[in-house]
Amino acid sequence: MAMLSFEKKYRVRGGTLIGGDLFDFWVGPFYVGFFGVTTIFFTFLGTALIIYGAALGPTWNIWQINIAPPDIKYGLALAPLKEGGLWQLISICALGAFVSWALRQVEISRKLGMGLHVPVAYSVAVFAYFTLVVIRPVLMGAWGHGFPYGIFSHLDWVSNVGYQYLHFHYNPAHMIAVSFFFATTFALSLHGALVLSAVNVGPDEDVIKTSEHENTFYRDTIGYSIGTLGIHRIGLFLALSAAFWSAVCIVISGPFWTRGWPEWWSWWLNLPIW
Ligand code: BCL
Ligand code: BCL
Ligand code: BPH
Repeated sequence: MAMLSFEKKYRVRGGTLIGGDLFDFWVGPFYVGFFGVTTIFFTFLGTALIIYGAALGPTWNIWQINIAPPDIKYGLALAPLKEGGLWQLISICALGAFVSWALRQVEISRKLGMGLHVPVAYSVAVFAYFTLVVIRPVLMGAWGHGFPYGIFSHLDWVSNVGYQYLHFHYNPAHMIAVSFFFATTFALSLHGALVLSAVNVGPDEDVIKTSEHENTFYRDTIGYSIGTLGIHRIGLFLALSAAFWSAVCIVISGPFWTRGWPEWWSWWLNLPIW
């Protein structure tokens, strides 16, 4: 494999955040590291707890298995295992696994002498999850406000919470988040299509085009090309903004605004200029 000489140079010890040489090795293609071990630990424990919860429950139907958070009456206390305690333990394991995963990415980036863009980006996804199951429940005073762990049940939660605020589409931060999600897909479709069109080596075309061609294509089309580095910057910005505004839209629903979201817009009607 062409990568072998490269790997020899970079598959060396060092760059770890904790434990020095402990677990500083590879298993096949995978880097292990201290945080690889903690990822596996939390993943196995969390998954085992989910399977245990499923075994307690009424069904093995994969779509219907559900690990519910505790009842609101338990507030921010620990709940009995079978009444939401499992959900609390699984949430701890999930956060442990996600954070370990990000830190393992940090160690790999350091070994390679690369920037920390990937773990930083992933941290924004973890932050959205943290907002859903920790920040908002704590602000509202009960773990019962977290979302249930089940394929269908978590969709029910999204729908129910949406209707609690009458019409979630009127949530202004939700609007921003949705628009960023659409914009992200828009940017990636333009970028993916453009790159593939430039390297389009077919039976009657064997010359790969350059970024000059790429830039000219969009200048000819819309009068502007953001450039080869720029597209990746804006893509990352759009994607992280989507997740960030998602976290904002849910954390303000309850802790900040308790009525229907359509009503929030009355400030507009109440402007003195009408
Ligand atoms: Mg959800 C859908 C996982 C939070 C709203 N959601 C999905 C499914 C998948 C899932 C079962 C496809 C997601 C996908 O392709 O994403 N959701 C999932 C997870 C979390 C989560 C793991 C989490 O935070 C830990 N979902 C939430 C929060 C809502 C939410 C509460 C706002 C984000 N989700 C919705 C809505 C829908 C989903 C609405 C759907 O329509 C869709 C669905 O079909 O549901 C039935 C993109 C990511 C990838 C393509 C990477 C690969 C991800 C794989 C597919 C995840 C598998 C998860 C596995 C079944 C969970 C168990 C893990 C094991 C125990 C180890
Ligand atoms: Mg809405 C949220 C879009 C209609 C109620 N809604 C969201 C946002 C997103 C969105 C902006 C979810 C993304 C997100 O948070 O990602 N909604 C959206 C769109 C429509 C829509 C486009 C539409 O109509 C076209 N929403 C509605 C209707 C309401 C409604 C009107 C229901 C009736 N909507 C809600 C509610 C919520 C949203 C309630 C939210 O809570 C949610 C939100 O903002 O949440 C923050 C963030 C990503 C994550 C949380 C995933 C984190 C993944 C973790 C870190 C890793 C998992 C690893 C996994 C377990 C590994 C698996 C194993 C491997 C595969 C091996
Ligand atoms: O390695 C990765 O990708 C290959 C990282 C990752 C990322 C990254 C990574 O580097 C980045 C930059 C992002 N995600 C970015 C984003 C978006 C913008 C910030 C955002 C929209 C998003 N990710 C969303 C999502 C979603 C959604 C929308 O639902 C999912 C499902 C994912 N991302 C999933 C993933 C993984 C594929 C991967 C990743 N994003 C992280 C893998 C990881 O953390 O592995 C360690 C953990 C395990 C192997 C399993 C842990 C199991 C738990 C202990 C138990 C399960 C608990 C869970 C709460 C149950 C949920 C049940 C559901 C049915 C609801």
